[in-house]
Amino acid sequence: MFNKLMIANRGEIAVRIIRACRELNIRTVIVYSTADAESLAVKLADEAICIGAPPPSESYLLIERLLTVADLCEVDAIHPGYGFLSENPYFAEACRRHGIAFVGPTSEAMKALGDKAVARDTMKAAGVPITPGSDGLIANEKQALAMAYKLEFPVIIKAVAGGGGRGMRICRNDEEVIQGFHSAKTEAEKAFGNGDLYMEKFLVNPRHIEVQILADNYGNVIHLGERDCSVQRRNQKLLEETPSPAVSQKLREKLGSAAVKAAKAAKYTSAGTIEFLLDANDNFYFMEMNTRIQVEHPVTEMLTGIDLVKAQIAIAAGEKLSIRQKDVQFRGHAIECRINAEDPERNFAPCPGKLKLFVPAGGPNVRMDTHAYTGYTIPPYYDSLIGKLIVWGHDRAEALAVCNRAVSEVVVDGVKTTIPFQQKLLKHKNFIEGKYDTGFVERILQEK
Ligand code: MV4
Repeated sequence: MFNKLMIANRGEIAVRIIRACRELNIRTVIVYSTADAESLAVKLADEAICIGAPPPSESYLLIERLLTVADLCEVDAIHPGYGFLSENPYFAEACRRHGIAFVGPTSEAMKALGDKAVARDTMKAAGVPITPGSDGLIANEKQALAMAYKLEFPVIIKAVAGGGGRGMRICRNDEEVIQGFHSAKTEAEKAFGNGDLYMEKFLVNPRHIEVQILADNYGNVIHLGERDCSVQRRNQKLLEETPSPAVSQKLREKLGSAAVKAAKAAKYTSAGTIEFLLDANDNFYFMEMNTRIQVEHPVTEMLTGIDLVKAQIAIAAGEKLSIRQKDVQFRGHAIECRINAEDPERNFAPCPGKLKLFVPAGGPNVRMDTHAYTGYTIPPYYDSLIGKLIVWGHDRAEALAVCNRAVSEVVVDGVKTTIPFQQKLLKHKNFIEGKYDTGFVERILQEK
């Protein structure tokens, strides 16, 4: 096992990684920007090194600077968390050059999965279902129109370098194909330095179901069930749960097998997530694979009792998976609410600022992952996550009751939060019945 690990991240995930390291008896080094000097991760880590100014491009994204710190502090491993450099193959490669273990997959696997067209081809060849779409790239307007007619409207144009909903255009007619082709290309070139595009049939209001996997360096791959992430607004997830109310045991096994097949096809190692879209007829389609620990990982931990961050670190240290598929047990139901410093009444506008009072929820079957404390100031430079409230129940009804109880206990004084929205959601008839899809949030926001 490692002696010392550097966390190339901030916020609640930095705290989460420090906790895993403490339990594994690994010393920790946190790097931080001047905006994060008062952060909880800086207080909790064994060592803390300031690496620059608040903008990520001047601190958390500086590969050479991070590796200089890693070398000076003599760390054996770097955990990238989520966001920032977590899915950057050049960072993983630079770690390898410095003889430091990157807690994540190889740069080769990351590169192959980061190109969405290559990932689609890989999955298609492996027999993982993909949405009907172009084989390879769409080179010009004419090809875009021909493909749209072949697939039939609506279609969606996606950037091969995109992901997470960025660089996409939904097209319902010829004009939108022509416009979408050019605007998506320009946007992708600007955002990713790669304007390559492909096209898929657009599925209307599917559910967003993702499957957690763990893969070691010896060919062992297991899945840890699904998470339903359909409660989202503009690609920002607001609540996640497992099991999905839409997934039967039989479908779970099919999704799980497809996810394991996908990971093996990509020669994937570490913790990873395969995103699927699920339609109303139980058809599911591979969308993309996330090669990082995800924000919503705790719901899977609550259901399986498996610590995903510790598992990720153990895999990076070259350990074999200590659990087989048949040993994975799914117990009860878990729900996560993302508590963001945002104003739901003002289009979820970010509301950074000082927390005059912060009281997290507690009590039975409640976990709160947060870097916040009374007196802490949420800086304006990063995401607006204050914390994640994760609850467990023997069944969904009990989990909902715990969730309602716990979310009402949280006190955040000083900034607006998404809590009033979560409370409304948890009381909504369709949500209570498990009847929701990726269009649900926009629909309920229109209600009275
Ligand atoms: C789609 C889709 C429907 N049809 N692809 C969004 C995130 C990325 N991982 C994949 N995404 C989608 N891809 C096809 N062929 C619906 C989504 C999608 C979505 C798209 C735009 C705005 C919000 C969305 C929420 C969930 C899923």
